[in-house]
Amino acid sequence: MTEDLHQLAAEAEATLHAAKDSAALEAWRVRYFGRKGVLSDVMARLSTISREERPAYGKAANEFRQTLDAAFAARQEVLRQAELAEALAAEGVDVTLPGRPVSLGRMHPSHRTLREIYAIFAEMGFQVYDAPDVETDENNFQLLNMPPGHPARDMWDTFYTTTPGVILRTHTSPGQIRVMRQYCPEPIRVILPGMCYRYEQVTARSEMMFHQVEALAVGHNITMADLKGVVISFARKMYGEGRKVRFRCSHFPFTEPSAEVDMDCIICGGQGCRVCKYTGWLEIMGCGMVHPVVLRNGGYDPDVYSGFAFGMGVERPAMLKYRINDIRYFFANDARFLEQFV
Ligand code: FA5
Repeated sequence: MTEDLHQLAAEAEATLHAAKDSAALEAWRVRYFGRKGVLSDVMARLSTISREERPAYGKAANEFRQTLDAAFAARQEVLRQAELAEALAAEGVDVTLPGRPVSLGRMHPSHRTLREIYAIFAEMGFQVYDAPDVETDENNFQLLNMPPGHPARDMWDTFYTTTPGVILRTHTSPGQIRVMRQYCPEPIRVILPGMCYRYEQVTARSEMMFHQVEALAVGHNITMADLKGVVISFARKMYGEGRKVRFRCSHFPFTEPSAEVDMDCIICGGQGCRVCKYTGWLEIMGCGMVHPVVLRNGGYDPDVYSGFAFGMGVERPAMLKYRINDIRYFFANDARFLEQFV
């Protein structure tokens, strides 16, 4: 390197050393490496000097450039490390701070109610049987004594899948066929819990999807007295000894005789409110003796066997129990509602 270039390099290194942050480093870079910077001047001088001096000057100019490059890279690394250390010190994790509380999930009120129902029926010797939500039209209607075109189907319009004859079940009753076909000719005492789906107007007491629990008992000499005994005993265990229960004649194609069961409305104490449609009573289930056609479809000879069945909602009893005045809260996914059930 020529004397001048030595001196220029020394100056450059001194100013580089004085650069204390990335802004100053950038200013230095522009000053030395920029288009009109010092290095560019040094290189431009090559064309102005004599042919004899050129090789020595060219070599010196290259060394000058290498010196600057190396010095810049080293300074850049020093500043990067310093800035990183500073940022880490400023943003350091304080390990002594208390952790963030983990929010715990809670049992959904429908499931709490289901568990209470399971426990009561378990005491009476009923096992839980799982049947699918997506059912065949055959199980949901036909084998339950509702052939295509039967007017009772109008009460249970539903959602259809793209597979012909496959629907979302409107009630848990199709599970009766599955249990009977699986266990025939054994006696049966099961409950069948699960979701049901109906294409209907959503109101304070009716949802498009809701839970039901079906009960089915099949055996010898089972009578309506057994049905009433089980239903009343269930209602008293679930809602307290003083509960009023009434059986109202009704019709279901898959039971004969059939009845509907009402309980006095706990929300209004029987005075009449929006939930009980101002009657003082809330319908909690449909029931009856298993129809001979259904017994036969399940594989049981109706001359030898008899049975009872009932199907109840789950959200409506939960509304009674927890004094919830609108069924829509159950599936609205509002945490403020769900958090109340600890
Ligand atoms: C049935 O679904 C019959 N399968 C019940 C049955 C089973 C009768 C076995 C005889 C033998 P129903 O449509 O009434 O019946 O419904 C039974 C219960 O489900 C009602 O009492 C109610 O508690 C509940 N439920 C019915 N529709 C809705 C709805 N849209 N929203 C919430 N709960 C409902």
